[in-house]
Amino acid sequence: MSNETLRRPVDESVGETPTVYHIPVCPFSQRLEILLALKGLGDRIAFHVVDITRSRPGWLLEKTRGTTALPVLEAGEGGVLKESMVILQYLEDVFPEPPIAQRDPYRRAVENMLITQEGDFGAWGYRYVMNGDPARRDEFRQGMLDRYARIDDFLMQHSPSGTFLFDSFGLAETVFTPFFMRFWFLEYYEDFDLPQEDRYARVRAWRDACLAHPAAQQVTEEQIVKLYYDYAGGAGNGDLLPGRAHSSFVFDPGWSNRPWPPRDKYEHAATDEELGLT
Ligand SMILES: N[C@@H](CCC(=O)N[C@@H](CS)C(=O)NCC(=O)O)C(=O)O
Repeated sequence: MSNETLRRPVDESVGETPTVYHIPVCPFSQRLEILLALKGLGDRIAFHVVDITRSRPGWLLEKTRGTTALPVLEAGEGGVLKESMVILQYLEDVFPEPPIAQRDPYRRAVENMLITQEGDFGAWGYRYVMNGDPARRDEFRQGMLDRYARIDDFLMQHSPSGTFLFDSFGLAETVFTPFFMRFWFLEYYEDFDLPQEDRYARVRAWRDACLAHPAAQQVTEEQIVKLYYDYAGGAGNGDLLPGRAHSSFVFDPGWSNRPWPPRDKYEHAATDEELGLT
C-alpha cells in the first residue's frame, strides 16, 4: 500500500468514517485503493493497517466474528463487509460516479466473465512462487503461461485492438492489476516472464498498460520482492520459515532499508541477517 497508508497506526476509534482494515501489500486491498483512486475518493475511506505477522487483535476478531482474512470494510453505519470483490461492488454502488464497472448489461457480463478468471489466475501464481520442488518448476511455468494465454484469447475475442477491455481502465483492470504487480515475484524468484510470442501479445499489452496506470501505483517491485521473500520459501501469511525469527512481512525494519534478497530460492535459504531483518 502507499507509504502514507503504511504509516497509519491501527486505531480502534473509527467514528463514522468507513474504514478498511487491511494488510499492507495485500493484492486484495490494493484493489480497493485503485478503485478509490480512480474515483478520486482516496480521502473518503480510512485505511487501518493490520500486522500479518501477529495474531489478529481481539477487537478486530469481534468485528469479523472470528475470521482473519482481510480486507474487511466497516461501513459508516457499522456493518462489516468481507471479500474484496464484494467490497468493490459496494463502493461502486455507494460512490457511483465516475462509473468504473460497466453499466450496460452485456458489457458488464463480458467484464464479469473476465473477472471470474481472477481467482484461478491469482492462486496459481501464488502456488508457483511458493513451490519448493525444482522438479515441478516447468509444470508451474506452463500453468502460468496457459492462464495468460486464456486471458489473451478472451481479450482477442472482446477487445482485439483496444488497450483495456473497454474504453478505459475499469473494473477488470482494477481486479487483475494487483496480481500483475505481485507476479513481479515470479520474475525475480522464478525467472518467469511472458515469452515474446503472438500468443501472449494481447495480454502483454493489457498487462503493461495496467501496470503503468497512474491510479495503480500503490506498490513497487522492490517492495513486493522484499516482502514476499518468505512466500518464495513456502511460508505464506506472515508464517515463519525454519531457522528464522522474523517474517519478511514485519514493518520494522522498513522494506526500503533492507537489501534485495537472494534470487536463488532453491539453493539457499537466506537468514534474518541476510534479509536485513535484525
Ligand atoms: N478472497 C479474499 C482473500 C483475502 C485474503 O486472502 N487476504 C490475505 C492477505 S493478502 C489474508 O488476509 N491472509 C491472512 C488470513 O487469511 O488470515 C478477498 O478477496 O478479500
